[in-house]
Amino acid sequence: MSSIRNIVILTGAGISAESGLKTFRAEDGLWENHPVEQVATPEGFARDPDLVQRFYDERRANVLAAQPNAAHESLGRLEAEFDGEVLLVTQNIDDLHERGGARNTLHMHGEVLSAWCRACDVRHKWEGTLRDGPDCPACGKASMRPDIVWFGEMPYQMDRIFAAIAQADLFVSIGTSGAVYPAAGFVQEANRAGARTLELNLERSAGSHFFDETRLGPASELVPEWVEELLADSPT
Ligand code: BJW
Repeated sequence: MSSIRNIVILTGAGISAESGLKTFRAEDGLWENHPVEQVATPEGFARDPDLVQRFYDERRANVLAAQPNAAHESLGRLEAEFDGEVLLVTQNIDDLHERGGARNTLHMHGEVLSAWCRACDVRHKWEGTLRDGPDCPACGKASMRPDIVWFGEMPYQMDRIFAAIAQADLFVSIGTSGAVYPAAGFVQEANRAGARTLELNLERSAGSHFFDETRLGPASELVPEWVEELLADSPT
């Protein structure tokens, strides 16, 4: 029987690619027509808020139209059936993990279906547009921005994430290029904590050499196979 009790899973844009949501750094990726410094920095937002709001309005509409794929659903199943702790840390701003059944999920780079009022610091569930400058339902001021962590800003829930990695027996990274910190450094934290480390990705990433094992292929195939394997080895 497996001795794995605590699992931390990190996901990136690759897990949602087969749901039709673009990744960032692919040739036809999200930043192909929208340079990162224009749409993913606080300075870009200050310079041209309309451009940034339009970019995220379109992303929000795409997320609402997308459906979870077999990879999201199998992680939901893992959380429900595994006899131990599973923490899902996602860099993704979509809600496909939740719609795939996951409950214990941290969105370290924020959520596109949330709007953050910079005037009163309250967050609101948001499915509509922001480019038209809606009033905040709490304070009435028109100061809402997407609830997204841009470059130079502090990712969410870092204390909880580092604490979970310190307790992990297994760290699994799925569909992320390992290009953005602090998430790119989690595998080294997990190695220091003595966890086994596994990467599932379409191709080798910047940090592949840090993992004990890398499996290459589409997430919709690799993730269900790995979940099946793990649950077969850890009967409840
Ligand atoms: C498939 C697949 C399929 C495709 N199946 N796989 C040096 C050291 C440390 C830090 C820094 C440094 N220099 C600068 C920094 C800071 C900076 C940073 O990392 N810069 C880098 C450019 C180096 N980081 C920050 O500013 C962060 N804040 C910060 O560091 O605060 C200080 C701090 C330090 C330590 C602790 C705590 C705090 C904030 C980063 C915010 C990132 N925000 C973005 C945009 C907003 C969200 C959005 O618009 O959606 O988040 S950037 C963008 O990249 C987005 C993503 O979440 C993130 C990661 O991208 P991801 O998911 O990996 O996507 P891709 O496209 O890169 O890769 C896709 C992968 O999928 C590929 O590998 C494919 O092979 C694979 N794939 N199809 C399986 N079907």
